[in-house]
Amino acid sequence: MKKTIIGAIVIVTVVIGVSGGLTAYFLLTNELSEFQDFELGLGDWVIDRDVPMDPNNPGHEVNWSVTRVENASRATSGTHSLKLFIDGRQDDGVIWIEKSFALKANKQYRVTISFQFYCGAESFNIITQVVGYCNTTNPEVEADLIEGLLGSGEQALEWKEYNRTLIVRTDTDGILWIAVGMSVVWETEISHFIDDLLIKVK
Ligand SMILES: [Ca+2]
Ligand SMILES: [Ca+2]
Repeated sequence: MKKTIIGAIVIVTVVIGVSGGLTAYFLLTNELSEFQDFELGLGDWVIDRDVPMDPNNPGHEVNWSVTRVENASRATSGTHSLKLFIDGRQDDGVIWIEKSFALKANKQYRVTISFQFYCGAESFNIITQVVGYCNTTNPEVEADLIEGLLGSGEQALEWKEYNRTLIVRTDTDGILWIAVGMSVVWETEISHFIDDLLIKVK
C-alpha cells in the first residue's frame, strides 16, 4: 500500500514536472524579444513621418531627419544612437521608426516597449511628446499615433527611460506594428535621441 502511494506520488510529481517544463518551453518559444542598440544600423526598422509643408519653402516639407549617428555622449550603449530632428515651427509633425512583427493570427499578446530618450533640455513647457505605438495597423499619419503618446519628451535633462506595456490582439494577418519616435507640440527646432530600444512580445 505504502509503495503504491509513493509510486503514485512519484508519477504525479513527474507529470507535473514534465508539464511544467513543457509550459515553460511553450512560453519561451512563443516569446519574441528584440533589442536594437543602433550600433550596426537600424536593422529592419523603417523611417516614417507625417510632417507639415513649410510655408517658407513652398512645395517642401519642413526640415526633418531621422538618422543613426555616432556620438558617444548621445548614446546609452556603445557609440551610436538614433537622432530625431524636426523643425517644429509649424507646431506640428511626427517622426518615427516602425517595424512589423509577424505573429499568430487572432491571438492576444502582451507587448512591452522600452527605450532611452535623450532630451538635453528639461522644460516646464511640453515641446515634444514621446511616441511608443503598438497596434495591428501600419502607422501612417499623426492621428494613428495619438494612442501611443507616452508624455512629454522634456522630463529629464539628459536620458530618461520611457516604457509601455499593453495587451493587443492580432487580427487575421497576425501582424503587429511597433513604432517609436516623437511628436512636436511647441515651436522650435528640436533634436532628441533614442537608444537601447527593447521590444518584448509574449
Ligand atoms: Ca547605442
Ligand atoms: Ca508607416
